[in-house]
Amino acid sequence: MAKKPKENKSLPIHILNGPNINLLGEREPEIYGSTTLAQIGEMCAAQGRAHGHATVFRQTNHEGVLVDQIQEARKQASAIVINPGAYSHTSIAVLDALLACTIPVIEVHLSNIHRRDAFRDHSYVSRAATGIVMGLGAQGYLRAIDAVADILKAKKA
Ligand code: CA2
Repeated sequence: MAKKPKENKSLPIHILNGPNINLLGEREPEIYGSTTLAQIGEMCAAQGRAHGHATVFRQTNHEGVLVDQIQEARKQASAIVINPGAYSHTSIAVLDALLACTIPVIEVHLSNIHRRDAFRDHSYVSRAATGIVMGLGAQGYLRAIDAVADILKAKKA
């Protein structure tokens, strides 16, 4: 019988996704894989549960909405896992919102941004990240949740 994960009364992990990530599975599978965003959301929920953490999974195509979601997570989440999409490379507003957070922040990219166009080589968001996972496709979200679980466990101890 599967082991029941320990119940955890801490705040949920917020998993935030930026623009165009809703298109996953529809185009460019050679870069981003064929897993849809809905499937990634389910995988994250299962991974969170296995560690005893609830998850909130969101996606927006709008910079200001992403800033609002980060500000909400700042108060209501135990940690943030974020794939800011193209805003990684452009948005000081997203960076500033993350810098205002005192909880762990893990930046995720499906692709390895350093093996792609030169304009993707720099991420403003990385400056606010506790850690970064990239190039592992959808699995990267799960590794980010593993990292968050470890960090939160170490904080509690
Ligand atoms: O590798 C990543 O996860 C990215 O954050 C994805 C962003 C891109 O702008 C970043 O440089 C790296 C783009 C997500 C767009 O996803 C699509 C998926 C299928 C079809 C079209 C876009």
